[in-house]
Amino acid sequence: MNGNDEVKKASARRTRRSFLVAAAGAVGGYEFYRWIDRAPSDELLQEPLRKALNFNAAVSRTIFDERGMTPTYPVSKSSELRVNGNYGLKQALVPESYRLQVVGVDQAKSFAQYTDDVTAWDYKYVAEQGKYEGHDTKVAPRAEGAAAAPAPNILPAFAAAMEEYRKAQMQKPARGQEEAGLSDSGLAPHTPGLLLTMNDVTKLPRHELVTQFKCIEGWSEIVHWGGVRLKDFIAAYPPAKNAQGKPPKYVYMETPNGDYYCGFELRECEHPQSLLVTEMTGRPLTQWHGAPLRLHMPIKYGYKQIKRIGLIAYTDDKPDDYWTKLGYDWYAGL
Ligand SMILES: Nc1nc2c(c(=O)[nH]1)N[C@H]1C(S)=C(S)[C@@H](COP(=O)(O)O)O[C@H]1N2
Ligand SMILES: [Mo]
Repeated sequence: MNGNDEVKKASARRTRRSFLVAAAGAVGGYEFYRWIDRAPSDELLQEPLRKALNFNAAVSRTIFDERGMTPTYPVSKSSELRVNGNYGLKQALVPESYRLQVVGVDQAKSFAQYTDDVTAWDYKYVAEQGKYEGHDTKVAPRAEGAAAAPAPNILPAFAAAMEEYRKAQMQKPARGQEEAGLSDSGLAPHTPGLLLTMNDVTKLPRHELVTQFKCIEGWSEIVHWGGVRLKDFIAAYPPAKNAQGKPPKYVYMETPNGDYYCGFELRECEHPQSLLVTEMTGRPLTQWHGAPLRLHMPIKYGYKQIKRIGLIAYTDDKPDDYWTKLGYDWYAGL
């Protein structure tokens, strides 16, 4: 990297530091995980299998094509999932400062959580997270002899200038600092929508699911997940119809700082096994695994399963995707 880049990186770091919340001790997170008390852990230990079976039964009663279901397993076959990928997670998020931005909701103004600018929400970070023990998907997917990425043009310079402006204006950490860069689907300032708390999410029916998690690097693990179905979330916060009177085709998600982002078709999100995850292995998610809210979508590879979701946006434009920017398949279907 050249000297200029170094300066930019250093100043980005400084900017971020100036937003750190000093009082780490004030963050108990008790209120935040209070809802988990509703499901005592002994129940979690004794009944997960039955719950998983109930869930499967409920799933097979739906109209969804049976062949579209991924296999499920008994909890006894599940194990601890390794941490893989830390984009957008490098600083610990203050749980109380978490809100889920939801954009494109039908009759958004009729919700108590409506705000005329979701992008103005200020996420707080405690410090850089502890040592990251994971690793990242680095397999170059481009076929041999395939064209290299196009030469850089003036647009990145323009984007950088805009980012500086935005930073100065909004006094917020820079976005898109990870290697794939800024998302093309990020929200413009002054985008209206909902700002949900975790209570708004966890009041939806709780489900458990034991499925195989597959990373494109070639490893897989059977994991015990808990959370709410994305389908139920979409029903509770439904998308507005588009100009043709149809539901929008896509859903876009990103981390609070816009450093990791994923795009999906709405119908994939409505798959009964697509889960907004709050628990893994019967415990609250850890930050490295994406607390307070991450996605599990067993019909897709791990890189679509975004950790620490800060935004869910309904859209008719095919959304940008972190690993697609680096040459991977947008669908990443299994
Ligand atoms: N925010 C965020 N989400 C992410 C990633 C990431 O780097 N940052 N990596 C992805 C990849 S490549 C994988 S395999 C899974 C790993 O999830 P895990 O760390 O819970 O095992 O998270 C996915 N979601
Ligand atoms: Mo991955």
